[in-house]
Amino acid sequence: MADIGLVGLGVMGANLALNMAEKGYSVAVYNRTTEKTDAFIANAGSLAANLVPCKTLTGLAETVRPPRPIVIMVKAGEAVDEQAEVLAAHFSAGDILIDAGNANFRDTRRRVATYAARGIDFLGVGVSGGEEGARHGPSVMAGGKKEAWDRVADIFTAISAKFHGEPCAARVGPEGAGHFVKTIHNGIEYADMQMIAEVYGIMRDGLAMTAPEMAAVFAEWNDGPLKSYLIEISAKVLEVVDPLTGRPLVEDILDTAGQKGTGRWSAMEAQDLGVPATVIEAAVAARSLSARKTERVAGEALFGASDKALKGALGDKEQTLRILEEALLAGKIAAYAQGFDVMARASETWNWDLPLGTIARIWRAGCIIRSAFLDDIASSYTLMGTISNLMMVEPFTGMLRSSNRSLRGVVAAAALKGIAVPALSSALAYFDLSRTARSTADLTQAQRDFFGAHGFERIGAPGIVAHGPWAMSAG
Ligand code: NBP
Repeated sequence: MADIGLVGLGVMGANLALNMAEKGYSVAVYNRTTEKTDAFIANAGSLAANLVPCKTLTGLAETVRPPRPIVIMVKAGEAVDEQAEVLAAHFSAGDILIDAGNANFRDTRRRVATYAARGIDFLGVGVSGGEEGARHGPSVMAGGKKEAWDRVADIFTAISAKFHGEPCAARVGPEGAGHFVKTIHNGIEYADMQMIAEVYGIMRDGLAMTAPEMAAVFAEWNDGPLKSYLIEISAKVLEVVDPLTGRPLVEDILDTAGQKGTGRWSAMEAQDLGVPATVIEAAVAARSLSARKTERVAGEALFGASDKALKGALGDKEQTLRILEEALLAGKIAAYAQGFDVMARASETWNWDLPLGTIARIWRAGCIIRSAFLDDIASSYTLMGTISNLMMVEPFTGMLRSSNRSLRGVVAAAALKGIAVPALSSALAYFDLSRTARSTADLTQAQRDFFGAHGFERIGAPGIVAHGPWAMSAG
């Protein structure tokens, strides 16, 4: 009998199954379209010995040794409910349903409660790292009952990425916590990717650099504080020449970015929790605007294209590239501060007790946002236990002291040249607002009281002033 079952042999499921098989587990696999299962087994090579193909979900449930752990890795949404429901009919006490897709954590909370009422454990497990991660070591963020996680922790730990030997797999909290953390991971990923794209835009349009030149810059940055998977692949992407045209492939890729929901969910959850996650919001909005290609083309015809050449606005090319690197670092600090803030507030709100230091540690390898920077965040959590805002603790405060001027310079130069840098601009505004002792909300509060009698607090005086004497000015 198999040690574990897996439903869904798409990109992620197939690679997770191979990863498990390689680590010595016997895996029963099922896919809705049976031909995919056959092709999967046929291409599995020697690992096929550890794989048991099943033609039906019932067959899968019968093939896994009780207590059965069965991983569902299909398109998020109704498909998960459908597969879970069929499997649950064959389950008995101790069996565990594990949704490893990108579920909305609210769906996971519902499923955990629904199945708990039927005596079935349900784990919501975020898996990051794409195809390569699933095959050779993803970052694994689990949510659900501790006893249920303990029964499958060995398998997920074995298949997870390792950072200097430390597994990047952990239970981060109860019920939907794992999927929530994965969602915020993806929100931060959106922010990271957008800021990299903005800096690429400045190099391409402001400095007229070629793709190979930009690839070399990203490759160089990958040896510094920005060292990360996303910077590394940016360099690699820009190096690729299209065999069809002989030109850099990136030049022939349509400039409209897709999105599947996790970035938007991050922004929505942040709003719901009252946490400013403006860099993530800007990144989500930038993808939405990118999709409006026709409107953008019409807009350029209407208003004219701006002259984007920087013409030394940030110094010579070498200086400009150094400033861009620092600006990206400053933006990154703001984005991560926001992401961790959202998780901290969620943890408080839902009593999850999210281990933020552990989350930083399991993001250091395997996942898409893995970076040297996350090791710094992990170290800060180890040192300090709790952190109210990453920007306000070392080494990030020191980094921001020196890099915020570069972020300001880049945002200002880009604005004057008509180069859109929404995520970097949001990061700068977040930084500036976060260190403004006297904000402009005094006027906002006065306006609210003027038209809505919402009251206000007077500086240095306790209590709420029920209503200001606004009628005096009207008279
Ligand atoms: P794929 O698109 O490669 O595969 C989708 C799988 O879902 C296939 O096995 C498909 O079966 C199955 N499926 C669908 Br679609 N509708 C179904 C239904 N109604 N009933 C049963 N099975 C159904 O997706 P993927 O990239 O492997 O993603 C799987 C999950 O992992 C998603 O939640 C995704 O968001 C998440 N994820 C993806 C990545 C990534 O980088 N791709 C990373 C992390 C998480 P079929 O073969 O019969 O159509």
